Amino acid sequence: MRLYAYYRSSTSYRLRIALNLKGLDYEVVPVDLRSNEQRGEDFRALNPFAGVPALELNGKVHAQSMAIMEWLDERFADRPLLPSDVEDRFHARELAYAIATELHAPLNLPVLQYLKHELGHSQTEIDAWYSNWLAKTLEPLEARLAARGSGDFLFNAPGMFEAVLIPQLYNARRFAFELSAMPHLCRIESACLAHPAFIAAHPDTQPDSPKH
Ligand SMILES: N[C@@H](CCC(=O)N[C@@H](CS)C(=O)NCC(=O)O)C(=O)O
Repeated sequence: MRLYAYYRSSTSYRLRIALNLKGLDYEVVPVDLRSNEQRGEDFRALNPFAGVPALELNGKVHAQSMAIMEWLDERFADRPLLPSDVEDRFHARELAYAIATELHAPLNLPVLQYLKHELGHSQTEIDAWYSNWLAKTLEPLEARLAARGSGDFLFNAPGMFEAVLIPQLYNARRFAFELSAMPHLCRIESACLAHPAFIAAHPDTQPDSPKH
């Protein structure tokens, strides 16, 4: 498998975690978002969505990280990312999709660039935007985790929820968002950051990372 990815892209990071958790072998093919490589003709021919991640298997290129994660779990049954109980599966998806659809989407780079360059918003206004959308989803996530009384992970082992959560918390910390009032999220984050699948997926360890 070949994973087209950018080291700091949160959706690439979530797929690296998912692939590592499932124990699947893959080769990382860096796509340089800083030079807009993803919008070039060559990359668009592979992935018309013109973004990362994209995952190639047997010559077929899959796009959209959540769809890829669901597909990986169906295609490779070992080490499932979702629990076996249907109610538990719902719970994991509810939290993971809240992040993917309501948190990641308004904070995605092209959205922030549009606010800045096309609509002329100041950095202070963009920071307020960023903080607003982080709080709007992280607070209910924390409430769900508190109600459930979860431990180091949502269930016994990390899966889809943690794969989506950790890259978003990485971004939140880069942005210096205050997380201290969210002990459940912080506890899960600490446990994940010590887990080999998450360590190997971290942006700093990727071939295109300046820290590599
Ligand atoms: N819905 C897509 C979003 C992918 C996405 O937002 N990718 C970003 C990096 S995190 C990207 O490639 N941005 C570059 C661009 O849009 O020009 C997914 O989940 O895969």
